[in-house]
Amino acid sequence: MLKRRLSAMWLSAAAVIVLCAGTAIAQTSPGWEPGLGMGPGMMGWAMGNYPVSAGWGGKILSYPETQSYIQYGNTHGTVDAKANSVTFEGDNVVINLVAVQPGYKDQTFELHGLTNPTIIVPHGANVQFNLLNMDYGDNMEHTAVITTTPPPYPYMSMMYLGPPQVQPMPELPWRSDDDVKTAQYAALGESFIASVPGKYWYVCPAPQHAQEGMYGKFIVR
Ligand SMILES: [Cu+2]
Repeated sequence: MLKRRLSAMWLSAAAVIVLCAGTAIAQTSPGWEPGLGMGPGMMGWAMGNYPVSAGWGGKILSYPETQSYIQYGNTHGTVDAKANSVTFEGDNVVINLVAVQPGYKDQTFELHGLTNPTIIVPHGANVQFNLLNMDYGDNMEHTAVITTTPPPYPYMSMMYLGPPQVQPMPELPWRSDDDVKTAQYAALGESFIASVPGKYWYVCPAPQHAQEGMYGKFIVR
């Protein structure tokens, strides 16, 4: 019951933040420009590889498709396991991030098998930022917002993060089935230009997730 109520609170809070965000990005973050995939899509979200469909606004992947998605993510960018970072080069960067890959700790993001890696992109790159939710269970919807607000994050992190640097994606629902092989999975992407060098964080704004560690550094250099 508590979880359901929190979910409802989060949805209404998200609506408020989205309304404010349009103004905030335009007025205070002129450096983060929309990428080519940006624009008034069917739901007004920035869409890239994963076109908008009905409902929550993303794409449904089968388990084999999730493995292709992960394989792509694991073969682009340069890993430094010791630094827990993935560095991308070039003008066009594709990041295939996963929310809670099976076998990994709760409330984490994965890329290249790393947990909550620091993601480094070049200044000026067109970034295609994709997210796949492989988690399962009530309150296990996830998304990612990019913020300048550093951790630690409180329980209701979205009230604390300030204006997002990129228009936030909607929450991705958890997978359809406990059995990973037969489940369907939500994926979503957006693109933006990384036009202001600096240190940011990608953060899951669902209640309690960031507080429990669901975030990583995002560096533009
Ligand atoms: Cu989350």
